[in-house]
Amino acid sequence: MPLKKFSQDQGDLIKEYYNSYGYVVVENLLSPAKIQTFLNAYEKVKHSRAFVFFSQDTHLPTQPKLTPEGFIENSMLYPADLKFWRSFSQSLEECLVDESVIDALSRLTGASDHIMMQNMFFDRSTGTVEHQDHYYLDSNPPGKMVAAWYALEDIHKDAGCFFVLPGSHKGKVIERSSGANFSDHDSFVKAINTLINEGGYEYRSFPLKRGDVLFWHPYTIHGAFNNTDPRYSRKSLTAHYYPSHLKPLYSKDEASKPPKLRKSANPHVQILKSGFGPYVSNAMLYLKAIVNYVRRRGPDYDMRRNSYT
Ligand SMILES: O=C(O)CCC(=O)C(=O)O
Ligand SMILES: [Fe+2]
Repeated sequence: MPLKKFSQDQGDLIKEYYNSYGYVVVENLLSPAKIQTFLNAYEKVKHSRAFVFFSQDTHLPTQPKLTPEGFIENSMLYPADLKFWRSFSQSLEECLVDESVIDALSRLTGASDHIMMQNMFFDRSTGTVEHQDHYYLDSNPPGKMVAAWYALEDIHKDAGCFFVLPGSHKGKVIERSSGANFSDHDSFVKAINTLINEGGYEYRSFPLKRGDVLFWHPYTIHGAFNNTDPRYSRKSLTAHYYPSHLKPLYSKDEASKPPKLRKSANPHVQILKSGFGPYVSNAMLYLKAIVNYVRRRGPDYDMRRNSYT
C-alpha cells in the first residue's frame, strides 16, 4: 500500500486520519533551509571528543562514536538542552518549534499553545523496541499529548525506518505501575508484544522524504527497525508536545507547583525543563559521565530492540 501523505492545507482530513489510524504524515512541512542549518551545525560537533550527550538508546551519557560511514551510532535524548553547543541545540530547537509544524500540531490538539516535553535526534538508526509513549510520558489527563517524527533527509527503506502499528491507539493501554522509576520496563515490553500478537496489527514503515513530519498518538504502538545497510543513515528528530492548559503526567509536583518552563523561538511553544535548567543539566551530563565511568554503572532501562531479542 502506498504511503498516504497529506499537505498542510488539508486540516480536517489530517485530523480525521489521525483519529482513525493513530498517526498521520504531513509532507514538506519543515523548510529545507532550517534542516540544512541544523545539519551544518551537527557536522561540526560530531567530531568533537568534548561533545557529550545523553544517549536515548542506552540511557547513559555518551561521547560520539562514528561509524566508518561517518554517522553517530547512538541516538540523543534532549539534544535541545545541550546549551554548551549553542548553534547545534539552537538550530535543532528552531526545527522543533517551526511555525508550520506547530500549526499542524494545533489542528490535531485543538490548542493554540503547547509545551514540548521531550526531544530526540537520530543519525544512524538505533532500532527502537515497540512501545506506547504513554508509559514514559503523556499529558494529564492522558491521551492528549502528540508526538512528531521529522525526516531530515530522504530516508532509505534499509536505513532502519521508523514504524507504527496503525489503529493500535484504540486497543489496550499499558500503564507504568512502578511509579517514578522504570523497574517494570521489561514486563512493559512483554505486555506490548502480547498486545501486538493479540491485535494482529500491521507494521507500517516510513521511508519519508526530507521535510515530511509524522504525528502520532501516545497510545499508538511504534518503534524503529534496525539498520540493514550501513551506507544509509536516518537523520531525524522527534519531539513530544501537549496543550499548555493541561499538565504533564508523572510529574513530581503534579498537584502542587506548575512545571518549570522556558521560552522558545515560537511564542506558542514553551519547553519543559525538569531540574535546574538546560545549562546546569548540560554540566551535570559531564559529572554523570565521570561517575558512571568510575562506578561502571549501567542504564535504568534500554530502548534498543536488540536488547530484547
Ligand atoms: O525514532 C525512534 O527510533 C524512536 C522514537 C520514539 O519512539 C519517540 O520519539 O517516541
Ligand atoms: Fe516513542
